[in-house]
Amino acid sequence: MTTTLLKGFFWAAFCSRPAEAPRKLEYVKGTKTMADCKLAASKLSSFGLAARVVLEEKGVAYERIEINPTEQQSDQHLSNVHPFGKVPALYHGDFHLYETAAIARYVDEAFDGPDLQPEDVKKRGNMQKWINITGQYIYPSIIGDLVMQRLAPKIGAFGGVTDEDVVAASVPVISHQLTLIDRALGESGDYLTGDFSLADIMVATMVQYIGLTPESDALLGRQPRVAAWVQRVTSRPSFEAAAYDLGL
Ligand SMILES: N[C@@H](CCC(=O)N[C@@H](CS)C(=O)NCC(=O)O)C(=O)O
Repeated sequence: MTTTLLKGFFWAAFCSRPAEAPRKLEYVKGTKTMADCKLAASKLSSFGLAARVVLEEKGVAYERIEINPTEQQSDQHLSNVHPFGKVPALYHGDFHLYETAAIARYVDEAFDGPDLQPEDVKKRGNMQKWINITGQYIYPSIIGDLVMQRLAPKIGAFGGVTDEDVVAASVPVISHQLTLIDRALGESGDYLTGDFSLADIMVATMVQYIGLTPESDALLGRQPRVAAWVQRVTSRPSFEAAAYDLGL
């Protein structure tokens, strides 16, 4: 049932956002200068979603720059957005920053709004650990090997063909990752490092995409505490405000 609810929420989050949601206006920490922020990403980008959630959590006004994934290797993209052909990238005034973890920490520290990183040095270490785990392990298996493969026919990835061997191999890997998340929640409570933090945004953003696949029951259906945490995190208003109608 949890998985059904999760799927229901996932669809709602991605399918019901008004085309032009009103943006909040906020001020840069200390200077009270109107934020001049732009976030470049493609609509499908999960890292882009995570970066927008951070901006929304902080109440920062920002403009979305839509990137066409087929142009991410163009000279213009490599020089002006991301030298490794990725998204997202942040522009704050004349400051340009790429890499989601760096963007998330910068936005948290540069702007007023609720703190998204723990004060306690050990909790902060744990938060950093989960952010690194997201980039190194969770994104490649959940998004790369499961979600992108499953959605391939709809989004045209991998020539539009799902490689069932890749999907099958991803399931035990992801299952192990969900077990680690479950263990962390067992120790820390409602969120990965105690209070809600950048770690929850980064990890839950990726984990929720499992809900788009038929493997959801076998993965999240067996991890009720993880499924409840995904629901808790992704039902925050910031996720709905940051989401696009993907029409998937
Ligand atoms: N290390 C980068 C990874 C970003 C990333 O992998 N973005 C994906 C979209 S979610 C992308 O641009 N993929 C295009 C590609 O790999 O060609 C970050 O943390 O921002």
